[in-house]
Amino acid sequence: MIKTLSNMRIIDQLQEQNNRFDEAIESLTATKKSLQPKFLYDKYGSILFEQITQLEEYYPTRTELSIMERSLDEILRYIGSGSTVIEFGSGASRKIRMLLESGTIHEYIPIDISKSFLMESSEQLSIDYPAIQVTGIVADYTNELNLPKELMDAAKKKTVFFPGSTIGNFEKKEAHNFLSMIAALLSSGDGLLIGVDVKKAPRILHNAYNDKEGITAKFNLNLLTHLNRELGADFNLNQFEHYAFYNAELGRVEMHLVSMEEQVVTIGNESILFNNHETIHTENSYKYSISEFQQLASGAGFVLEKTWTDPKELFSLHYLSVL
Ligand code: AVJ
Repeated sequence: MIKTLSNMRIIDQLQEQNNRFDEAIESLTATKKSLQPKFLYDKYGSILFEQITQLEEYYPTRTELSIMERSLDEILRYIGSGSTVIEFGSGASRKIRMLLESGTIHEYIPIDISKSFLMESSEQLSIDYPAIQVTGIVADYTNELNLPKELMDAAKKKTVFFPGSTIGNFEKKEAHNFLSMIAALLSSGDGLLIGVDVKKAPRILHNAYNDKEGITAKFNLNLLTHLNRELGADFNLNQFEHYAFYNAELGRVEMHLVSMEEQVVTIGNESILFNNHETIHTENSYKYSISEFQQLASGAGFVLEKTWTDPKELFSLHYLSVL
């Protein structure tokens, strides 16, 4: 624990993971080069993502917020009063404010990989909502997650909040495993409120990841800046280009960084050769039809209570419970 206010504390579980960049080097030296999307989220990356959520082309955030606004009372009834909400990948915690505003939630546990970002938003929330206990956890929830036992007291109703279609970052099998992990973490009667992006016309998806202002390109390229800083790598940002497209066959948007010439990048003792136009695959963003997602969730042990969507069915929000 590194910081305590009267109703706020931060538990840092990342400190113990000094090897967290080993997987970056491993995936960069594989035949097909890739980097896990979590490396997109250093402080600047988290700020850039917030800017993405405000873009005209990026419909998911504003659509999810509109779905939440419209069904807020019903959502709050599912969450229940005096309960705990645990949010995975909380980022700027904008959506949670809508829920905390109701005054019915007793404790809020945001989990995020970006420490400075988590500390700032936890502090602000604990000031704005003095009656709510805020326990921020700095952790990489894509690896194993050890939530402190006392937080998981089965006597208090818990809801995991996983908005923004972050589930889309996982491969299908991983998504199943992740949802199963959440179901196992919870107790009978607890719930999962999850936002999922829906399959739609490729043009809309394409534009959402290729905005005119180039913010998504900056967000993608910042990953290399992050690795230059954390690993002492020497990526030249002028020699890589953002490339994103919808892969209809696999139902996912893929984001890549394309090497614009043949070049060698060094990271510590490793020299990595890039052929001209070779890519680093930096993110998948899987899209699910509403029924596809409902099947995935029930396969992972959840019972579907309710699905909400917007009039154009651009985005979906699901409340699932644990038997
Ligand atoms: C935060 C993973 C849901 O996949 O749409 C936005 C990240 N990447 N633009 C998404 C992202 C490029 C976003 N998620």
